[in-house]
Amino acid sequence: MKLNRLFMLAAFLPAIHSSVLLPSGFSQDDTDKDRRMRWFRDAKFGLFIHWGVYAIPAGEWKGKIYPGASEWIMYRAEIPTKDYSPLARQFNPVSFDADSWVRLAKEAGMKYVVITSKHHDGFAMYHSRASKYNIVDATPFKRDPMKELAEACKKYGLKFCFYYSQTQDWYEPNGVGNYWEFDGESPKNFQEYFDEKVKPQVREILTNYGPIGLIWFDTPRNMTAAQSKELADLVHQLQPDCLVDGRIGNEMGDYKTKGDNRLPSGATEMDWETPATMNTSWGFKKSDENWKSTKQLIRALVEVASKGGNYLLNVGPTAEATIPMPSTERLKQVGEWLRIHGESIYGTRMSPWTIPPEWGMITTKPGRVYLHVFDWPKSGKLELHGLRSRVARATLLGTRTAVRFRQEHHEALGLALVSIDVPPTPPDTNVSVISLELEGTPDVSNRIQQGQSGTITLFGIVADLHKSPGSRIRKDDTGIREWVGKDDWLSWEFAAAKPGKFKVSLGTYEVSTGSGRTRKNIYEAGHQFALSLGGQELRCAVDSSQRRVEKPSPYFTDFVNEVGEVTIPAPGVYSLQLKPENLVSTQGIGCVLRWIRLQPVK
Ligand code: FHN
Repeated sequence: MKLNRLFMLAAFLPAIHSSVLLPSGFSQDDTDKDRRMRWFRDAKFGLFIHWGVYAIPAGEWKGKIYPGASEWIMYRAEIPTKDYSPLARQFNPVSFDADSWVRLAKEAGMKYVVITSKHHDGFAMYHSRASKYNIVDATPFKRDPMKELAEACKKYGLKFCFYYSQTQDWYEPNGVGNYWEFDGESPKNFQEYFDEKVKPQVREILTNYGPIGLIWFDTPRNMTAAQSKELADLVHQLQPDCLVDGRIGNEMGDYKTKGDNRLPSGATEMDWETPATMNTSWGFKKSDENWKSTKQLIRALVEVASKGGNYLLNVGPTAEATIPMPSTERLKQVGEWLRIHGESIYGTRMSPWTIPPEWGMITTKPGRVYLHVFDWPKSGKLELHGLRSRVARATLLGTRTAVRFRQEHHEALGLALVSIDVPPTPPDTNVSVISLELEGTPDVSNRIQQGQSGTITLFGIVADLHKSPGSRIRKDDTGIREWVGKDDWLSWEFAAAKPGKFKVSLGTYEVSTGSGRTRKNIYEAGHQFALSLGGQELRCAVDSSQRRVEKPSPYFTDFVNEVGEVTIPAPGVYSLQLKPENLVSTQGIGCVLRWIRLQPVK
């Protein structure tokens, strides 16, 4: 079979340059926003704390263990307020030690702490004057732990921040969510609850605890644009430098908040944060032993930083105010890694390469790129594609030893290659880091290249989208969504230096839709595509019965369909097209594509 080689001369290839500069079009407002955002952009790593009276049942009610997160027990077990609220009378964490919690966050290398001032159960974990249903007035404990935490954060130099659930409040008839006791899911008078509880409480937490780094609203649900704006204005009026997270709703936040435990496929945008669990629940849950390893957590932190975000990692203390031992151990180990490698995380910006290399992740600072190697090459050589800047020095970050490297340019393929000689074993068992000192700012080509192993991965987020009029197909930060229209198609252009025969697979995933009781994960399959590469055409199916599962991260599952083989006969630049022949969509989800992979057949 003969392939069409599209171009052979680099001089004619359009190369996409990226840089790590802040968004263009600076205005006075941008400058002020940059000033307010600076600590957040540099911090990269924060501690999330879900602590409330739900730590007493800890996932169990009347002998039954409820699925999901423990802070949702009131909802899941449909507990009436008259039975749930007495939990407050048992809440007496006399050994609570704010200093030790914040010291732990500091030791973990975290730069800010976000704690639940009021979660969906409506119980305020601080001394509220707006509602007696709070830790000082309703528990035997009678202390305000938030005052103590604010002090401890000040002592250790961490930003103190609050979580506040602004719509869901299962204690209040006018709050959202308590369908089992009050009239259905829609509250009778949300505005009244908003005026009489939310605004006064937000005012309290922003007035009585010193400077607050950010306020973390959650589940915006029915918030109107006017309500989101009013709340954001209130925050900024009380504390102009306090940041507002993305879940205030209606795009009124200072930054974007990703879905829980969600990581984008590539470096997509500035200023975002992902909240993440170490096990499954956010609040303390006795039965939840699903702990991620320290290595997984370090890698997730690196991945988030390399894609331009912040990693807000959660702990769920017990009702006695103990942070579970598996969390403490992991946090200390992450801190040990950061003590050696922190320079490659703090103050860095997203990788100038949109798509990470197949061996790991990249972060950058002016004049530097940091190569975070997850899969250490057995060959003793690490290949970095696309860097056109001259490298002055390459160093292993841990030992500070210099390593040899070579830079090559293959004009015909538009390839810039740095080959680095690395020791046979990785210097760090979690993630080893190589620092490249550059002459000038990184000049990078984002042309899709074959990886070091010969694999070519075509991510949905960098596909060229050929959209028919009125179609719903779109890209989000993980891939292609809502592909239901048979006239929509995708294409990618890539360079291949190592020709041969390749096994082709498609990676798809499920998406969650709805909210509250209607929330569910949906996966639609049975789609058929025609994949063409040069003169070759492959009929391929995304089919549930044929698929296997891959776990690209502790948080995600990709469904993989092997669809056949193609040949790349010679080095060159090629175009691959994917056109639907039949798309199945009974629930409006259609095909959700993360990637197409071409793996060399040995
Ligand atoms: O429903 C909450 C959940 O309990 C937890 O607080 C998380 C943290 O991001 N936010 C909501 C679900 O997204």
